[in-house]
Amino acid sequence: MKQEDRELFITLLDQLLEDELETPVLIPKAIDNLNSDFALELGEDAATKEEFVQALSQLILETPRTTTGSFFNQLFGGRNSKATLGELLSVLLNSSMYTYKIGGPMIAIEKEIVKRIINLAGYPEGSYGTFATGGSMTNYMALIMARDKFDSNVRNHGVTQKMIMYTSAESHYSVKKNASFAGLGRDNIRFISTNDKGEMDTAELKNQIQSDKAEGLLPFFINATAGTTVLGSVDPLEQISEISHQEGVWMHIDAAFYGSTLFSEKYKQLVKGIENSDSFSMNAHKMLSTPLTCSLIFTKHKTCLYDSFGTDADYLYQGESDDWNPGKISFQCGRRNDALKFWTLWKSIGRQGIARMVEKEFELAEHARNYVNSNSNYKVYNHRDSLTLCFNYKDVAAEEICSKLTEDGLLMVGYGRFKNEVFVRLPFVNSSNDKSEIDNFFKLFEECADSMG
Ligand code: ABU
Repeated sequence: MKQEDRELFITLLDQLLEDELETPVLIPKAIDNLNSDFALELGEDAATKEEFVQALSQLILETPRTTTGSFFNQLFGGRNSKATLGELLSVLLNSSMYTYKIGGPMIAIEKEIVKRIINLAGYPEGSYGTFATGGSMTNYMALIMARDKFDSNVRNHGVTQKMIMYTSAESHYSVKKNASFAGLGRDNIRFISTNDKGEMDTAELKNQIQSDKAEGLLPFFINATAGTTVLGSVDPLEQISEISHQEGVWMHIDAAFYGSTLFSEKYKQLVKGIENSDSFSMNAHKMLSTPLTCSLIFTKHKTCLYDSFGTDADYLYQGESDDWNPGKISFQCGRRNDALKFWTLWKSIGRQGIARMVEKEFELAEHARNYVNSNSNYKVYNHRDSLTLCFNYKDVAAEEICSKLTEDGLLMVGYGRFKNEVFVRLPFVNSSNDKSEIDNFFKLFEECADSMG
């Protein structure tokens, strides 16, 4: 990397960090003005050095800020310093994680992380996993493995039978996309109702599987959720695993959100039953503030990873066994090194340090819950122990207050919906937040809401 670009990087980094402190929330730019406000156009001629630096600096400083203490809009946030260091180094190394020849010790780092999390989850020896591009993709990989295990002809002949999958009405929207991508068809998803906490109704699940079987249909996959995106609910994992064993159906747990509770002795009970699943996914970019994306899929059926994703390519796989060429268990060909940033985080603070991050987020959530529960102007929609707080304040419409907070450059927070109620969704996924930032959230929120009359 050229000296001038190294220097420019440090300059931009310092500008950004300083500006983030002064202005944690940017007032959004009008889309219609983007071309006039920024030097976006690409042309035949090179920009001058000054034009290049000016354009880049402006872009960096005007991009919405997701790492400050005022960002509560998504299920990711914060900028863990050690994880960011790992990410920057993987960009410099520019490895592709398909072969040992190219990835070298980075492949061993990935295997170490997979082995340790398998152990935390209580999966047996011989279970396996890999990194993929995000929760949608890791859920997709689970579906493909379940599909191919149920009917190994699908890989060559396509889907020829009515294969049925089950998920809760509150599950992630990737389930629908994945059913169509996998050739299974969205109409062959059964959306099982949830109770008033957003948890799957297991009696309905069992009845539905049995009535589908009675009609000659072929149940093959249950997607349970540990941490729904809106309410942060957890399906009854142990009951669902019993049903999956009784009915001979693959059980996947979408633990993209709450998978990180595995690091905490105190909170891992939230995902109790994960050890009985066939596969689960988790995202370190959610609760652990590693840079996007950092998502893993694990399965007890190592051979299924190879059966579904292994294809020979002799221009690529040259030497070393399949175990050291993780391209053989990957959807992708070129694959970023998402392992190093998780490794730098884990190595620097240990499992116990990660547990403290997880526990801090639950403390912040409890602090916020105590506040709204003690104030009669708030109506709360979700339950205790959730890492989201879903609420409405007085009679202020959630959509309107969320937009106004951002337009006024105060806070970034979004809204969600459950059983036709719309409310503000405040997630706690940034362990570098402190309680004063949560207090400040409610102060700014109430001032803004009250000003709306
Ligand atoms: N699966 C991404 C979740 C994003 C969000 O709900 O904030």
